Amino acid sequence: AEEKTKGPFEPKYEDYQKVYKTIAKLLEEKDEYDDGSYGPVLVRLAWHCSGTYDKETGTGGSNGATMRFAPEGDHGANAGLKAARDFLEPVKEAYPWISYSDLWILAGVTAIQEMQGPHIPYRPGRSDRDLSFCTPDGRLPDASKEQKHLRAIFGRMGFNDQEIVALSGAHALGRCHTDRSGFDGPWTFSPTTLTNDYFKLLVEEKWQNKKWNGPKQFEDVTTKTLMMLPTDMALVKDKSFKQYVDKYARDNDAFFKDFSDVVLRLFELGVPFTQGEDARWTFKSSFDEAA
Ligand code: DDH
Repeated sequence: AEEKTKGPFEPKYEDYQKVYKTIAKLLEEKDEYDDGSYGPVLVRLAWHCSGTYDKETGTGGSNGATMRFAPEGDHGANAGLKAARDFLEPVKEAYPWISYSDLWILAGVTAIQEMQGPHIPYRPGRSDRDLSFCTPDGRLPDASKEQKHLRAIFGRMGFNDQEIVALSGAHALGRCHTDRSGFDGPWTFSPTTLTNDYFKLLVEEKWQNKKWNGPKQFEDVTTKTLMMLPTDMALVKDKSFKQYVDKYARDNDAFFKDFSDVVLRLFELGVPFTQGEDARWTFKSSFDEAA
């Protein structure tokens, strides 16, 4: 049979699964960072790309990877995310066909799954844009504020109370760094594994104002090693938020289901996909492969 003339390379599911595996392998190898994993900071990178979305103007969102450029990369909220972008640079070099914007979101998906979270279905279709597409500063949440601010910021992206609470469960992962946000410490005892512990701790622990010369934050009375931000505490102060905190604290499966659904939507904000919703892919994690 005659060989088909080679057209431009059109990456398929298998090609993206290869990129996934490369990121997963790098996560395993580079285990000397922070609490032993780049996973949390990769999740934060994907969220900060997506969380700039404004549904009224259609601007912002994960299309564009405009955080590569100084105005957006230097926004206070993005402090420290260079570590995540640099981590992914060798992956971009190995697979030059993938856009930065698709890569950063795929890395968020990979990190969640490799930290034992739920599968997050994914579609490619983001393209990199120039610095004129950088969003103005102030679109991401301010941790010193409370429920009114949360509803304004996440409402602008199109999310309701239940979705705000589900998304906040990502704080089971990672920590605050004084040289990045000014806040200090992890939210849970297992910051490199996704669980519903953030919600359990919010309702089961007693939290007190931390006495220190940093910004206002809370510490657990029992060990004084965990932290909550004012925005985290707002989720138990506000009745409408609290019902979902209680639900996710009781039921990890419900949290995983709702978290997957809402993160999928977060990661797709502002993207002009050509593939339909039925064309989303679910990648195999290391845990699936071991099974
Ligand atoms: Fe967050 N987050 N986040 N966050 N976030 C920080 C760290 C991490 C807020 C503030 C902070 C989400 C929502 C909110 C992650 C994921 C997500 C830090 C510390 C602050 C401050 C940064 C540092 O010092 O390094 C606020 C405020 C909100 C809110 O108002 C709801 C959401 C929705 C997500 C998500 O992924 C869906 C992750 C992961 C981290 C840990 C990063 C790390 O390096 O570790």
